[in-house]
Amino acid sequence: MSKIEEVKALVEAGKSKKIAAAVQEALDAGDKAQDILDAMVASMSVVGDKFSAGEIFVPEMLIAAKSMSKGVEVLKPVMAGDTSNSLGTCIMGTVAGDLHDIGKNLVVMMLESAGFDMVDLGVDVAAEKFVQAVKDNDNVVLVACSGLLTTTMPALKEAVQTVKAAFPDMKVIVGGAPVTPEYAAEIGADGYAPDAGSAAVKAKELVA
Ligand code: B1M
Repeated sequence: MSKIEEVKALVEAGKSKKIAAAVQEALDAGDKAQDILDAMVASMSVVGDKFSAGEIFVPEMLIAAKSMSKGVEVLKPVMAGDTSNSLGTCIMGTVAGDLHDIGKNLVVMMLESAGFDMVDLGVDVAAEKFVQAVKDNDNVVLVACSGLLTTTMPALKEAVQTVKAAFPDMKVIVGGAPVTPEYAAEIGADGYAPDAGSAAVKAKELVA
């Protein structure tokens, strides 16, 4: 089994104590950080499919998520870019009612690498909290909202519209598995991205 396949299997099996060493070994063996990350993301899809099929349950999803997060920690310093030129502050969070944070954390990591000063509000963030964070922080140029559940899509809409009502010129970017470019436009977001890498590209475009 290649090192990357090993990482993938460990995430799927939720072996959080072994994952950091396995990711480091994959890096040492010459695997690219992006390829290791892609493998872990693919593992989470497998985990999601098994959950949908009733083969595993919430606790298994949780330990797989914990393993992925530990793996990402090892990749973070490797993937960090040159952040000497700040593009401004970005407020980011997963919207109200939604506890998924792996995708959000990846977007935080990529936007940080792209040069944004990130303020991460965490998960289950009420619309007003995004507004408060814009008020509390200096030089906020972007608000980024993540949503992973179809049931929290209305909360995504509320977050965008509450921020826009308070700060009509503030740029807002949204994303997450159930979000489409059409939905993003419909709820008044300025930008949408399907993954963390393209979120960084889109975010830079929005504040240019
Ligand atoms: Co949840 N869960 N979960 N879950 N979970 C999903 C999302 C689900 C698709 C699984 C399934 O049924 N196949 C399903 C949602 C179905 C739907 O709404 N259509 C689901 C469900 C149903 C639930 C619960 C309701 C289960 C229950 O309790 N019965 C519950 C809800 C809890 C809540 O939030 N209120 C629940 C709970 C959980 C755990 C807590 C156990 C755990 C999350 C732990 C954590 O995040 N720390 C969990 C997990 C792990 C998953 C899956 C398996 C993996 C999610 C993940 O981390 N993916 C997921 C299945 C799946 O995704 N296939 C599933 C990897 C991550 C890198 O991808 O987050 O999509 P993702 O992020 C991507 C893009 O979406 C994008 O970039 C990232 C990658 O580059 N992106 C953005 C994300 N945010 C962005 C913002 C942007 C731009 C791009 O701009 C701002």
